[in-house]
Amino acid sequence: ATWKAGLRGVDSDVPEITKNIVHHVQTTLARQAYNIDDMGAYQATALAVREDLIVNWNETQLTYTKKSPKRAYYLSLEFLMGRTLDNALLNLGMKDKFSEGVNKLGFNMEDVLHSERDAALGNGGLGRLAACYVDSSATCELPVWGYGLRYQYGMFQQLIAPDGSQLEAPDPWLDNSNPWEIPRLDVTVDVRFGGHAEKLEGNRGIWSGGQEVLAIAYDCPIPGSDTKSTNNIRFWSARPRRGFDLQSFNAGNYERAVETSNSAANITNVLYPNDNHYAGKTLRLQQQYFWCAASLSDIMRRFKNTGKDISEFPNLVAIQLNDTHPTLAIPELMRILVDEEDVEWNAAWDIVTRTFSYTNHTVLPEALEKWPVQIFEQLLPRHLQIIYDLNWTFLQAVAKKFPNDVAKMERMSLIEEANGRQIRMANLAVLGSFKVNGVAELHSELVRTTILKDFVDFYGISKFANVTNGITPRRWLDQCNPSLSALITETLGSRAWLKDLYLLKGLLKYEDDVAFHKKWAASKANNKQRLAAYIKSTLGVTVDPRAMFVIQVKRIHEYKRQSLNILGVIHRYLTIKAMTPEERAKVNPRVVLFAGKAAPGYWMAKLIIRLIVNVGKVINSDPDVKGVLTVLFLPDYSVSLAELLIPASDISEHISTAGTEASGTSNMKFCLNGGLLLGTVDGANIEIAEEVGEDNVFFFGHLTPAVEELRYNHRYNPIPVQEKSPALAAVLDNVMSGCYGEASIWEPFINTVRQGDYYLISDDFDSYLNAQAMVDEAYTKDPKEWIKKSINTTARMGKFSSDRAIMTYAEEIWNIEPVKI
Ligand code: 26V
Repeated sequence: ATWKAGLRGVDSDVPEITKNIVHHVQTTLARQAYNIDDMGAYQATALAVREDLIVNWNETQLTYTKKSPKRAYYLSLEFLMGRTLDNALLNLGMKDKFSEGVNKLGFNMEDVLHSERDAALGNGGLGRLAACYVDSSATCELPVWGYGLRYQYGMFQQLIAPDGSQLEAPDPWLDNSNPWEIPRLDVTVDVRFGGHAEKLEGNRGIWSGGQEVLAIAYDCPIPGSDTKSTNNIRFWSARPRRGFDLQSFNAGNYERAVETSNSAANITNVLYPNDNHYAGKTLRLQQQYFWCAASLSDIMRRFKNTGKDISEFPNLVAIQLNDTHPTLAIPELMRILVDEEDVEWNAAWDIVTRTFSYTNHTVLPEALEKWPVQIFEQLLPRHLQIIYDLNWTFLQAVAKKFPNDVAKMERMSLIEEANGRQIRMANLAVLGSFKVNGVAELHSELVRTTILKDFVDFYGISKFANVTNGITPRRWLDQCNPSLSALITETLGSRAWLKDLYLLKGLLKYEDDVAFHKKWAASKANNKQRLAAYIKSTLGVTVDPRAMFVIQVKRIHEYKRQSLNILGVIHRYLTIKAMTPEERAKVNPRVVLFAGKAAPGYWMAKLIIRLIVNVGKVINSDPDVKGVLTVLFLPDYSVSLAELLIPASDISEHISTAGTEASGTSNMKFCLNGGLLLGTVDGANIEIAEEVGEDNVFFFGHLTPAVEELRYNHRYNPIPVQEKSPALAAVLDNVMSGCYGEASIWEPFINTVRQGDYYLISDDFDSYLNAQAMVDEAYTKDPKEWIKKSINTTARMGKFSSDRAIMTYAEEIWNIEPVKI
């Protein structure tokens, strides 16, 4: 392609590449070329690649500045990037040459790539989605920047104790220097906390005093695939405004002086490890404001450089709120416009509400952010005034539209008056945005009909949209599954499918082709062997790659029902135990794999991990089921581990209680890699089935509309488990018999199933077993049919590219266009 002509490095030949790597070893790393290990080779290679990224980055940013197109900003507290080197090499089209160069130096590219440590600045789905979206916006040549926080400590490292419990260790990921960031020590913003707010006439205000914290920018270049376009994520790091509080210092109070500086630097210390659960920590609110204030100031500075009038702001800037975490950006932009830019209140509100849009990622009530007014008053007194003023006008409009509906007013108010006054961030996000979207069709419908129903009544339906999530096929097929990627490219005749995923449809021509089937199966077998080797080397366990691999990997949460999976595994175990050796020989051998982290404070999720590990120990050491059933919990799930697991699945499980999983994105990754889906009628599973065909997925369980009544019955007319599902009752009794550890350990979990059963395990159990039986039958009866299903699944996944998703945001929400570099 022509763009490559001007690209540094692409024209370089292997000798030039090796020379540059050696140069970095000797000068940047200050080491002897003959004395480096894989880690040194990784660092030097990364430094060489970084140079090419920076050249493209500069050219991209210069073009944006010159052309000043409308830009979009993606505000996300989480970017779950994983490793960068392999991705950068592939997107730059330089992997082959670099591999050769690295080889010439006596290293193996695989080992070099694996020396890189994951950047784990996210919890799960929401953070990885942000990472896929920046990849796609660069690939689609859209002028999009991400804004995030540069946490010193990323997602904790998960260890499994001898008794099967999760332990957490810190993740000091920046200890090895990070070649992918560019410190911008000159790009700084002062962020104020606390102090005192005064109101003037016309809703204007003055905010002064308190403590200032310095935000310092670190830029991370994001290369597009097969284009020069290289976007940016700007991560903010907190520093004390002055190294010391000089007054205290002079007063001889050294301890106190150092304390102030500590508390400022603390702001970006650590990623909060909660996923779908609100905890209400003051430091978290400080993180949110620090990040919103720094980002908005930066965006405003860039806007002002265009010389345009402030009323033009929404014509040049779109800001996407990734969940409610950045909602403070709304009152902050009001504060900047009204207090600092002298814009009249109503004109300012008009600018604000033409700038923001908000993505909701969960309908679970326990995840909705509400900040106590008291904390707000302390940290952000001026923002509290602004929120009160907005609420006043807003509630008047509500009262006008729905006279005498006090209950509705109470529900829609920005302030919750019950149990201590609290600010409802979702209500504020809706109020300040021109578009609100959910992340899959079903989820968007639930948003409209449940949590935001009042707002739909008030604003009308057109403010509420759906953008079904997507994943980047570069990382989630080309990079993680080289054998399948090569087969697809060879079959379709080019790599164009990586930028137009609907082209995968071309594989359907070969759905019955015996030679193609053979290659397809060989790729899957190869990926299963690769995973088996990893399991052998990390856990010392031998698994047979010829067995069916069944995988469930995601955050551990009761609504995601890893519990249903492990109870189903126990049922399978008991069934096999009761068989004769002849019958056992006919059972479809399975390897069942789990991975995922529990929030450190989520006791029940941790108990479920402990149960999985202990059930695994018993099953894996029982000679009766050897070779027929293996159950493993792989510790420390991460983006990199996902890249190893996903291509190796025959079946993956996405079995949330209907109506609880907003979308899910790993379901898309597994299916793109030819693994079949076993799941509930929930989130994006529904749209996957629509695309790949219902006969190519294994659906089970109750549907969303049934859930409410089932829960009601569990509360008010409970039926004993024994009557509902004797199979489940037997499994629960088995757990309580002590064979996996004392009954008292598991009792709290077993009780949640026997009583209350909020997540409807007992309602869905038999249906789940039935779906598992269908899986066994399909897998063993006709291997050709299975491969055909697998090919069909991959071939029909075009819709789930994050390129489609980001183009929908660009066209239907942000109103931005691609910019050629
Ligand atoms: C919420 C909260 C609440 C307060 C404290 C910490 C914290 C951290 C993260 C979150 C986000 C929860 C929402 C979330 O992760 N949703 C997931 O988003 C995925 C991408 O849209 C989607 O595929 C998953 O179904 C959904 O659970």
